[in-house]
Amino acid sequence: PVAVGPSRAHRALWAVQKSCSSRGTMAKRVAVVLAGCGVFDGTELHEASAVLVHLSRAGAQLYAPNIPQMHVVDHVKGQPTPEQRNVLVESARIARGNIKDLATLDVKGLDALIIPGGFGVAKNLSTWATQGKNCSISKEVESVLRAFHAAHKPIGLCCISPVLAAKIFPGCEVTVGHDTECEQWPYAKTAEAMKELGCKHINSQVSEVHVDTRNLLVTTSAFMCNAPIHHIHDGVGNMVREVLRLA
Ligand SMILES: *[C@@H]1O[C@H](CO)[C@@H](O)[C@H](O)[C@H]1NC(C)=O
Ligand SMILES: CC(=O)N[C@H]1CO[C@H](CO)[C@@H](O)[C@@H]1O
Repeated sequence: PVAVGPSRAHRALWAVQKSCSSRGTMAKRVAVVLAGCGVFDGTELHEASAVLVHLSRAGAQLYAPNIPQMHVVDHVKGQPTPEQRNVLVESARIARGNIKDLATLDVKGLDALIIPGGFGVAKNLSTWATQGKNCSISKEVESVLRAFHAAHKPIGLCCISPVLAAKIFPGCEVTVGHDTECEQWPYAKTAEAMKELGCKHINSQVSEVHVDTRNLLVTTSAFMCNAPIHHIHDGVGNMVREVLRLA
């Protein structure tokens, strides 16, 4: 007798069930907070994508605040337009629609937090873009950061996002790349401003991460470095791996 295998339709169904059940037992659940969609007014797309690709085997849940954007920037001209857009609605583009209001985030069901960079972090999650070290952090974002920190759950930050930690956790160790401006490091003044806030800045290359083991902070420079996208992708990948290792 010939062994009769499962029909094609069954095999397809099993494949779906298998992927659903492996989803149900995800290794880690990581909250990723977005700040819009586009480097000059929201989240930097390539950093967000690198985070999501490297989290794909673990499990990500996306969040964004339901607030108006400070700017809508025409990325061809590099100029703000009179348009009004909402941070949650714009972030949903990156999330393929699967995103929640940041106000609903509950640290209890989550293992770690990651916030990619982009000017949205400095414009909508904080006022760093206009006030630098004197900035304020949005109440919602600050309480989320404090909740993960208090629960000893790791926080991954890249590009400009480490300024949030520098402001909230004085004395923490972070990197945004290098503290001396040059063609490769056009935003090096950020490191100086963070030092003035009392944190320790560790110079590092774009592929490297710094782990603050006391505060469970994992930071990497990403597009603070004037580098090609594959270097950003690799640095962000290292950040995600360290976050998952600590979670
Ligand atoms: C921060 O505030 C101080 C004191 O008010 C002021 O001297 C400084 O220029 C401000 N810095 C920025 C970047 O706004
Ligand atoms: C329109 C606008 O400015 N929206 C907000 C962007 O985020 C910053 C920081 O939280 C808020 O102060 C703004 O009101």
